[in-house]
Amino acid sequence: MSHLEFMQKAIACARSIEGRTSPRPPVGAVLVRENQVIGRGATSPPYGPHAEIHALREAETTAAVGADLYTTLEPCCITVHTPPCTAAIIAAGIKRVIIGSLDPNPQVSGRGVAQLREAGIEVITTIAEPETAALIRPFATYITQGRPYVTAKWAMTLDGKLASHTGDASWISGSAARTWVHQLRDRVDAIMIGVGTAHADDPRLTIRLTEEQRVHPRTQRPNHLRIVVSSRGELNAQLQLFQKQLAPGTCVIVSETSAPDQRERLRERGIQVIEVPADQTGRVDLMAALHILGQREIMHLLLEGGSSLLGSAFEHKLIDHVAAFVAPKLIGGEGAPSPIGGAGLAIMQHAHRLQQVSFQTVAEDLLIEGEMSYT
Ligand code: AOF
Ligand code: ZN
Repeated sequence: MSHLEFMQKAIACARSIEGRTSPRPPVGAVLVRENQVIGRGATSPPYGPHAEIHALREAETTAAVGADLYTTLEPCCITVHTPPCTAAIIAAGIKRVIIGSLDPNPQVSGRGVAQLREAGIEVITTIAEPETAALIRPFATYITQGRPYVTAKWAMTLDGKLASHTGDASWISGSAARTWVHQLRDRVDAIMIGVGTAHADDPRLTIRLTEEQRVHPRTQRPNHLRIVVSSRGELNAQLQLFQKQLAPGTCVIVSETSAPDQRERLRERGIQVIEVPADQTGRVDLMAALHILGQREIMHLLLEGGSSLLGSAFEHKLIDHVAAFVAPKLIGGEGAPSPIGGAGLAIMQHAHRLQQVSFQTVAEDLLIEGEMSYT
């Protein structure tokens, strides 16, 4: 088997743990001897051993001597919660380390590779880069900017509407696309919506997947946080998100200038209320909100609308990744909302073009994904 094929196995290990390792990156590793996999590992949920350590432990101690280690991320050379992987790799007598991506953590980046090479280990970088880099995008944003990576997701009709002019949106995309969204929810740390969507759709923002639809094991799922942004804190207490079962995992982000009695009313229901400075328009300063979420170790945030919150995030250049479903349906109507609200850009030349775009069909719908680029 080739380097690429063994790295694919390491990538599969990493994918099995996506969304379960925050604030650490999901990493996968396989240990190979004489073309056979003798150990596999994935990063433990906080704060157990790293992927490489699990792969080494799975193999017999003597079997690791002279073996090759494939890892989706450069092995760490620092102690934060666990001892450095480089030391364990050197001690195990590994001959070659094949790496997917370098660690975006400035404390590690390049140093892990250097330590291994100094110890006489052959190091090969960067194998299967686009895929291994995609796995650590949320971590890269979190570790370098101190805020979560933001994925904006929406489903729209072919004529670019999120709902009809009466506000009806059930359903735009088909059931396979909705399952895909639940699988996406299962990979993030928090889901955020705006006050308008909370009232219009009254969503639960839970993950509803059958065992067959589940990509990741149910176990080790830290509870994801559900967030409503409401600058004035004016929310209907009857919303599903605020009922007994969901309230403890729900949080409302309000502006510091909101009325104290509104915040109190929410807190009385057991809902976390986060007060964030207001921007010039009196609305929640989204960048400040993201930094507060970063401090709470939210590494990947899913923005599920509506158009006013997405418009704000777009204006502040805070959307990192887009996952948009286009349904081959037409609804029309000047008053029907489209995904990104706000003032918008004046000329087409200034439009932000997605990078690394992928197009795929999910049953009857088209899914377009890509990275935002603001240059
Ligand atoms: C690896 N393998 O599986 C992961 C790595 O001590 P921690 O767990 O908080 O992690 C310290 C750093 O190690 C973390 O910030 C990141 O740079 C790297 N993560 N490294 O060798 C792994 N998850
Ligand atoms: Zn490590």
